[in-house]
This record gives sequence, C-alpha cells and structure tokens, in this order.
Amino acid sequence: MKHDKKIVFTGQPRREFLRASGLTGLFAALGGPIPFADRLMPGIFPEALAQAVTTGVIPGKRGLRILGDRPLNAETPVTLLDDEITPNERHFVRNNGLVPERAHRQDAKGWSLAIDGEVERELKVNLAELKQRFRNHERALVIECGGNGRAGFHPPASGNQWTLGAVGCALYKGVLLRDVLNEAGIKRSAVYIGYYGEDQHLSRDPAKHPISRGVPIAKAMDEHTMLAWEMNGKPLPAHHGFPLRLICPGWPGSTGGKWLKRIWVRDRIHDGEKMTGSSYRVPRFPVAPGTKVPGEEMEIIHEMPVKSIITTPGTGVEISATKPLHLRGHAWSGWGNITAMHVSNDFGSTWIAATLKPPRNAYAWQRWEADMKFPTRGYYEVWARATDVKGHQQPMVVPGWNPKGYLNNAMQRIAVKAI
Ligand SMILES: Nc1nc2c(c(=O)[nH]1)N[C@H]1C(S)=C(S)[C@@H](COP(=O)(O)O)O[C@H]1N2
Ligand SMILES: [Mo]
Repeated sequence: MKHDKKIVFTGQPRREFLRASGLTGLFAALGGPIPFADRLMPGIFPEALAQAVTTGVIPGKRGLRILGDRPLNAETPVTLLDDEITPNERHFVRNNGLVPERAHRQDAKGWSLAIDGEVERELKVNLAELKQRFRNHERALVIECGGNGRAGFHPPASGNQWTLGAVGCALYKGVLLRDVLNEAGIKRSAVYIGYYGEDQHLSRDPAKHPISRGVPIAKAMDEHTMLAWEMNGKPLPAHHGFPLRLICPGWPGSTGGKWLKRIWVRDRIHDGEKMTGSSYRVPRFPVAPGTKVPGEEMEIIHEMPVKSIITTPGTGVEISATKPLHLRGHAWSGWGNITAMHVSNDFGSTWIAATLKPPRNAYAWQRWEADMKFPTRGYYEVWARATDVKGHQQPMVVPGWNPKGYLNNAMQRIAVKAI
C-alpha cells in the first residue's frame, strides 16, 4: 500500500480518541515524542501512531481505530481497506459482549452447534462433522455493521461513532446454512431463525445474552447464507467468532452471529436481544432529524444500501495538477451487483465513469478505479458514487435520519490539493 501522505483521519478529536481508547503512553509506543504534536489538526493522526494504536493492543490487529475496549469495537481507517480481500488484521471488530475463552485459546474441543425449534429432527454437529457432512464453499463476503457511518448523523445518534471503516470483505470457508437446516428438516411453521453465541454479556450474568438476532427463514435458506469456520485461510480469529459464525450477506453485520452455538428455528419473528425496540430498526417512513419514533412505527433493517469507499488516495493529499490522479476503492450493495461507479471533482456538477470489476462472487465488493484530471491548480473535493443493479445510487448528503443512526450510505468525499 502506498500513501501519498502519512496521515489518517480518525473523525474524532485527538484527545477524545485517547480517552475513548483508554490508552495512555501512545507517544511512548512510538519510541519518542512527535515534534509539533500539539499542532496536529483534530482528527488527524500520523500513520505511525495509528499503527501503534492497535499493535500489541488487540492481538492480530494493525492500524485499527479503537472506539471502545469493553466491549471491543474498532474500525479500519479507510485507506487501510485498499486490499481486494481484507486481511484479518485489517478487518473491523464489533463486539457486544465478552469474547469467549475458547476463542482466545482457539480450542473447539467440546464445541457443537445445535439446531432446534421448528425442525423435524434436532441436530447437534461438531466442527469435524460440519466440514465432512456438508459441501464446503469458499466466498468473499462483505460484512458491514448496520451503524457504519453513524458519526455522520445530526443530531448525533448514540452508539459507536463509526465513520467509514466498519466494513470489510474477507474470504470465508464454510457450508451453506440451508444444507444444515435441510438436514434438520424445516417445519412449515418456521418463520425466522435466531442465533445464540458463546460470548458473555458484559455483566457476566449467564442468563443475559449480549446479542441474539436472526433473519427470516427465506434469507436463512438463501444460497448465499453461510456458516463459516475459516477467514482468509485461517480458523476464525478470536474476535471474529471462532469456531463458527453465521454470515447473512447483504444484511446488517449484526445478523451474522459469531461464536455460534445454537440456531433456534422460530415460529415467529425472533425476539432475542437487539431484535426489539429501536435496535437495528429504522422508521417505516422518513422522519425529521431528531424525531422520537414510537416502536410500532419502526421496522427491522433488511438489505444494506448501496455504498462505496475511496481507499486511494487518502483525504488531504497534495498532487501535481499536470498529472492525472489515480483513484481507487470498492463498491457494494445488499441489493445485488454494482453496475456503475462515478467520480466528480466539481462538487457533483459533472461525473466521469470509473472502471468497475465484476465481483469475485455474489456479495463480494467490487474494485473500481479512475484516473482523474484536474483543470487547474487549487483545492478540490473528489466525490465517489456507486449505482447498484436496482438503480439505487448513493446520496450526496447523509440520508434518512433515524434514532439509532443506521444505514448512512452518503458518498465519500476526499480533499485534494493540486499544486
Ligand atoms: N455472538 C455475537 N455475534 C455478533 C456480534 C456479537 O457481539 N456477538 N456482533 C454483531 C455485529 S453488530 C456485527 S456488525 C458483526 C461484526 O463482525 P466482525 O466483528 O467480525 O467484523 O458481528 C455480529 N455478530
Ligand atoms: Mo453491527
């Protein structure tokens, strides 16, 4: 990865960041003080510092921005998402509770997955049985937190203030959930599935679950919904759900239960933790920013909206006005493939089409690239806009304010100075 400038925008004032991350002595971690550190603009970090933030703090992670450490939540600075397949060390982490000991030990002994509820035969399978009894598949899949982009909402929505980086596209190996559900035999009364993981509630009260969400039976039986044990050729890392996780591609990341131990086939919409109230729900119709929305006027989020990121260059770059600037990133949508990608450097007055690669498989993100010319020297903003197969486009401004700040798919903008 090349960086034209060694800066990373964190979207948060530096001091607040240090407090939020609960980390002290960061400068010491760099092996010395940073001259002029006090003059760094709020929200900008030297890349080396961003690296130091998680190196040795979250084992197996590099360069992530920590939003909170109990539970652990960390997003990836957008310029570190340049790879077509997101490496494990760069994949964001969204935990609601405490990572199970077994995941830290990478020990699947005694572990099994139970399938029960509206099924003909209750099923209990261990990892070896899952691998052997069902056809294996390997797919690149986008996982994006429903709250990615929350920091863009005004008035602010409570919750992790994700900017752009609560998304990744890694390569997963596993089996289709439907193959396993078919073995158990789905009853006609089945409506929904609900997952349970081995992670503990923050209170350590065993009667409480940090999160237990699910999807309608049709999505559970979809040919893209997976149970995965491998991420980029390795057993699932501790933070990503060892030994097994669910992935419901195109839907909010929260539907992909980590540290999976049970799938309950329900005769009604699953009502586990974070399925009810305002969790992962948005108003049925648009509301004015700041509106209090009653529960019965909220609906569960299904497909994630069309979105793209600019991974190269980072914002704030200085370039020569005489040479075209190479721009690059990824685009994805919960509704299907991306069909067009456009970039503008005149505040959206005119657009040029970027080249777009087909996805590696359904629900993988797609690489886009463009070489952009700048007519004169000066300050520019580059805007990037994806269009999906259903004709949805990214809005120019933050869309549809909602109480919990979900689904912000506004175009990303970067600042470019041509000299
Ligand atoms: N058991 C369990 N599964 C979970 C969660 C969790 O806290 N516990 N977090 C969910 C949320 S909100 C998201 S966005 C994704 C994040 O997956 P990642 O940490 O692998 O990026 O996992 C989902 N699955
Ligand atoms: Mo999430």
